[in-house]
Amino acid sequence: MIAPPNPAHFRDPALRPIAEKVLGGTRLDPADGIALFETSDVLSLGALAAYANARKNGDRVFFSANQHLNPTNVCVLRNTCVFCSFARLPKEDGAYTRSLEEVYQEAAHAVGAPTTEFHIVGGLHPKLRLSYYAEMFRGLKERHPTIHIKALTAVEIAHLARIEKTTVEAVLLALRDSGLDTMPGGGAEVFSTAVRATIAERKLTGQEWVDVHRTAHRLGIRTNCTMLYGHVETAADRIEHLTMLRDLQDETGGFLTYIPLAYHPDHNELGEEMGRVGSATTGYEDLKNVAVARLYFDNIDHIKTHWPMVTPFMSQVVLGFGCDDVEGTVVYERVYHEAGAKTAMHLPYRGLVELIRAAGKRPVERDSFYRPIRDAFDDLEEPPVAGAFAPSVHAA
Ligand code: V47
Repeated sequence: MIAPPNPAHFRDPALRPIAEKVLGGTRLDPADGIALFETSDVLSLGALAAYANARKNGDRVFFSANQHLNPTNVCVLRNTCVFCSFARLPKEDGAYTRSLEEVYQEAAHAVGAPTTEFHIVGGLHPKLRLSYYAEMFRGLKERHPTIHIKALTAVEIAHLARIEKTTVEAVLLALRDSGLDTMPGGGAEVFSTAVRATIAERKLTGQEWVDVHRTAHRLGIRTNCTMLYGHVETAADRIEHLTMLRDLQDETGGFLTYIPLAYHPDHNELGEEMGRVGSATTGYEDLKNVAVARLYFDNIDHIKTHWPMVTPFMSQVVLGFGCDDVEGTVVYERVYHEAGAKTAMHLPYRGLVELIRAAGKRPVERDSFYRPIRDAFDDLEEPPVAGAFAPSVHAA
């Protein structure tokens, strides 16, 4: 266990009373959260968040052998989610929709360690029905009987309910019966009505996103949660968003982990409008979004860093700023690479172990519910990884 930091040594005096709350186990209020986002004293912020994390997770850092699959990039919100570079109109260049056979083929291509989880998300396709996903999940479970299926964001679930003219609950029940185990946290963006009106005008509202997750939790489907930061949102918008997530977690306890998602401005309308093409979030913002989340979410056990977005280098650094969970092997990442991410498509299993160890932490391969699968790696058969973290490793 690490020693608690001494607030008297904090450079920013605004952090001192907040630190007293954290050390005494008192929940932070929205004004505290905003002060944390506004400080430039990231080292004190990080020390506090690292302490809060150590209280929950010790020196363990989790990772998984997972595989991302994106069955289609066709999306009815193509023209209104102006931050997204992944979506295409049905007849646009680069649009694709996989047959189930193609999904099974891609799923069979685990790299290195056997995959334990498929992470499946895509666009809101106007014609792909509930039966396509239900059959996909059944087919994946037949081919990979021990696999965990984490699939479909709240936005995709609500879209399926709309085109099937049924309820979110009916869609979730049908998918759960077909093999859906948990849901990812995407589609949340920033809940503020004003922000959504600017970046995702026709998407599910923040309240509707929360309602889908509440329904999932009631049906026993655990989920993740996210926030897309680094575009037009203010510190107050971020804290309003985190408060809505914290409130739902108080009510249901259904969130497994929170993932701050760093906005990538390339190849999308918002990035062009903001004059941000080629300049993703700063390291300071990345550090703060992890540390503030760790301090604000006294009721969510894990904070995950998504290395394809912030780079493996930054993911390694945030392990000292309150983060205890590193996105897994991934295998093939499309959403951020379409938006200009220069990171690798895949991190080798051994690369993840080395990345975590080099940060002075204890790597633990986890399953999708954070149960340890493996914590001894001395007999790893994969060869050492040369250059695995190089940002220019960018398979097409
Ligand atoms: O909701 C889209 C984001 C999300 C861009 O639950 C963009 O374990 C940055 O939610 N720049 C989908 N971000 C990904 C996601 C996720 C990722 C990793 C793990 C988990 C999990 C969930 O990607 C979208 C949106 O917020 N996104 N476009 C962009 N240009």
